[in-house]
Amino acid sequence: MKDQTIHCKAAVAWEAGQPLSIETVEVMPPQKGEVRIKLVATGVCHTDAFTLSGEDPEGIFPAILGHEGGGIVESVGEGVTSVQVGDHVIPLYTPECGECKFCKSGKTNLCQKIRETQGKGLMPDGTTRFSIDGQPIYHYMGTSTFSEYTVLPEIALAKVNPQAPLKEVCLLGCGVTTGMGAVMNTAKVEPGATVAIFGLGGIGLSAVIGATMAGAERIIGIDINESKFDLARKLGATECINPKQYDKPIQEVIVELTDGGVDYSFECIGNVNVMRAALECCHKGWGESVIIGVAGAGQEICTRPFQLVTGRVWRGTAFGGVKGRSELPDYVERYLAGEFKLDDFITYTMPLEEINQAFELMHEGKSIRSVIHY
Ligand code: NAD
Ligand code: AHE
Ligand code: ZN
Ligand code: ZN
Repeated sequence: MKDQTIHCKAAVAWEAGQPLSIETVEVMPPQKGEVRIKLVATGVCHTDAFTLSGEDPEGIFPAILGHEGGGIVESVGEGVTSVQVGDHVIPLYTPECGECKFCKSGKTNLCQKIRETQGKGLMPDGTTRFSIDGQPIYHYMGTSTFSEYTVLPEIALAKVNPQAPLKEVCLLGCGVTTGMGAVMNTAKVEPGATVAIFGLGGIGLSAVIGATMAGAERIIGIDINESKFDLARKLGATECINPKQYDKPIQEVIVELTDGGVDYSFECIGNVNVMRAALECCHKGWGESVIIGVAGAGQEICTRPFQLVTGRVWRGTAFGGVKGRSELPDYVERYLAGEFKLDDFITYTMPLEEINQAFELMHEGKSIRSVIHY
């Protein structure tokens, strides 16, 4: 099949705000430095819904969304050496080339080698590998996992232990790694710390796991949907609160509960007002707030500069600061070693044909993750 175009099923986002449409797409063979993979499973992350909503300034249509996948290498293009047919891989929307200024800095996971074309829905050579009757269909986040087959640059694949069930470790392609990494890599939460986690979806609950593993003493989960509280407690949240139950700003509530504020907070929603609350519930002098949530075009964060002058720190993180090729395989090993579980996150599984239901369940607050099985 190496040199042949594959015809397969994919969920196509023809335009913003419309349900996905199951289509037969043509997937070209991998070109130089590229790899074609057969997806085994993909999670549906809130960022897919964000882009589909039309709020994403980089949203481009028609496109094949999806970025939380797990698959098996079907064929490789010229010059590919780091993976071979049959390898189990997790697509990386944050690749790792190892040679760009960002990779070499040692200070960030934000490899920029292919970021420009990726943001335009294109492969690094400026073209697409997907089409329908000759019409190009754009890639998404460089991954496009809502398709039975997809093509990625070699630098955007993490090769993982084939013993790991791809139907579960696909969640390490975004949500779980992001939440855990934000706590352990970005904030570097230390034992005994007090932590507040705003939003108890896939990302926030993974941050709860990260905080538990880091040895945080108090882990305060915050959500307006109390049906998330049981799982949050099971994963290690020491208390859960609903801002709607209070008649004062949630930051004031948390500052009072914690004798001056938390050591670390994490915004896992994408709401700029909550981002402010997350910063302002941090302890004077040292509290750090990490923005994980993604906010729509035109939205801005604000606070009184005095909040920062008096020692609070505002930062952000993408993919939990994790370098995908060199560090993600170890997350898979830690999962296999039983350090954390993934099945709690999988609320629903479904075939690709039912993917619109996954978006509905997310919007209704009824799922942590829906996982598509191919
Ligand atoms: P999700 O929909 O599963 O969870 C969001 C949670 O926030 C829900 O439980 C919801 O009830 C809660 N919530 C909504 N409004 C709230 C409010 N005002 N106060 C308190 N809780 C509120 O979403 P997810 O998949 O966990 O993603 C969360 C955010 O993280 C999204 O913005 C997503 O785009 C972003 N994200 C960022 C990265 C990154 O690398 N930075 C990676 C993955 C996801
Ligand atoms: N395209 C949006 C930003 C979206 C965004 O911030 N994406 C995160 C990953 S979310 C995964 O669920 C990310 O990796 N950001 C870094 C990057 O380079 O995109 C916008 O606002 O333009
Ligand atoms: Zn995601
Ligand atoms: Zn790089």
